[in-house]
Amino acid sequence: MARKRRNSDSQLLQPVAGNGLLDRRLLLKSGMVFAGAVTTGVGGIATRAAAEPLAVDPWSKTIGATVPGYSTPSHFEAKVVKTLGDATRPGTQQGRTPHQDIDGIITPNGVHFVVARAGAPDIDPEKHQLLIHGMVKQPLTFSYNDLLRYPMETHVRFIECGGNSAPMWSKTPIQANIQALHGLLSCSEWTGIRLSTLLDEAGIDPKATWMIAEGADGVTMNRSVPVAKAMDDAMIVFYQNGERIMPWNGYPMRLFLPGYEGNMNVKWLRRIKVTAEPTMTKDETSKYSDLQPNGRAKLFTFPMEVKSVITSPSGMQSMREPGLYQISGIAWSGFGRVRRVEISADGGKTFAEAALDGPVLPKALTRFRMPWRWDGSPSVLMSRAVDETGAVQPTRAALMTSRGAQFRYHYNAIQSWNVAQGGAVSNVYV
Ligand SMILES: Nc1nc2c(c(=O)[nH]1)N[C@H]1C(S)=C(S)[C@@H](COP(=O)(O)O)O[C@H]1N2
Ligand SMILES: [Mo]
Repeated sequence: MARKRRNSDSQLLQPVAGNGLLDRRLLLKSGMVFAGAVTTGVGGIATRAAAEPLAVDPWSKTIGATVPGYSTPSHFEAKVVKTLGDATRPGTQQGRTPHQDIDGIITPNGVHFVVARAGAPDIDPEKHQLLIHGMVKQPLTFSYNDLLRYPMETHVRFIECGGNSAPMWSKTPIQANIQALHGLLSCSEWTGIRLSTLLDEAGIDPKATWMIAEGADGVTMNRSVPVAKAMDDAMIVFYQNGERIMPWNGYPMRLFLPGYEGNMNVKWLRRIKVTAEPTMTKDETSKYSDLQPNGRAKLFTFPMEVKSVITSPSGMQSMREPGLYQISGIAWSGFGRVRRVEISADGGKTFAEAALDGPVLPKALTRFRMPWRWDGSPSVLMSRAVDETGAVQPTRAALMTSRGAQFRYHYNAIQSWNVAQGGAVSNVYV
């Protein structure tokens, strides 16, 4: 019995693809791998204990900090913050999520990315109202407290700006970390009511096919939304990871359109007008529409396409000595669930399937992991996601050919990280 198990264990230690990728099932049996590494003295991670007993540190000799009313992370984590656009410049403010420093699939509220055209309005929920009008039998207004009485649902869903990863359209690879390159993406547990409940109550005209959603911020940002989406899984949300939505993310309420381009998820929602046609507003015409090779604009890219990126190791990080590592990252698709993620450590010559942290949720980030024995030589790491519709994340070359170099939004190609001799990780085009 034992012998048999050892045989299959050592089979698991055989690489499953080029340049040291190991079987993902090892992640469930990692104790065995590390035990092997310690006894053979090669490639282990921990340091052999030198002295006994363990030293008593100063923090163990005194009473610790008092409990605050609202906790914040350790001051040792003070560098884990959003990186901000230039706030002294008028116009759109941005804050990007530090994906290199967080794990799992939920983005903590304090580092959820932000795109705000006129800052965060200071809305008093007692005074805020939502109006539904246009092609409906009976226009309705709802107070905040009215809305909180409707039946609610909770879903874990990502939101990604159509301009996320835009630096990757650059002809030469920009050297920056994943936060700068792919930080306009976050994932939360959102709680709210179905938009269809309110539209049904107002009596939506069967001939209506569009609506326009408008925010209460200084630019009253607005976007056209197909009624089909509004009646499907669209929500008006009030809670983000269990607490009231952050002011920058739409307090006290926002429209949430799972899987759809970030911009359509109108924050500080104040008005929905049901219409017969799209309104062609500034933010859906001057922005978020891509110029095609034939010179015509591609209007309305709604669901965000299948995508993934390795967060560890990632750009500007540094690997230390050769040995065992866990490659980890996030995958998502606006069309549904991630079906699988494949990893390459040899620049795309060979791929092997990564383990997915479960449960895999639709239109949510999915965390993937892969064991890798790095031999210290230059390596190119890639992740390639496939979603439940069978759509495969394209290579950069394929994306550039199919979309053309004039695209400015909706970049979803495979991200390659170069690991140099010595361990420095950088952005590379393959
Ligand atoms: N009212 C309003 N809604 C808005 C915006 C805005 O500036 N005003 N920015 C949009 C853009 S461009 C994006 S990508 C998402 C970002 O949502 P977040 O800031 O909560 O991450 O909100 C969208 N909703
Ligand atoms: Mo956006």
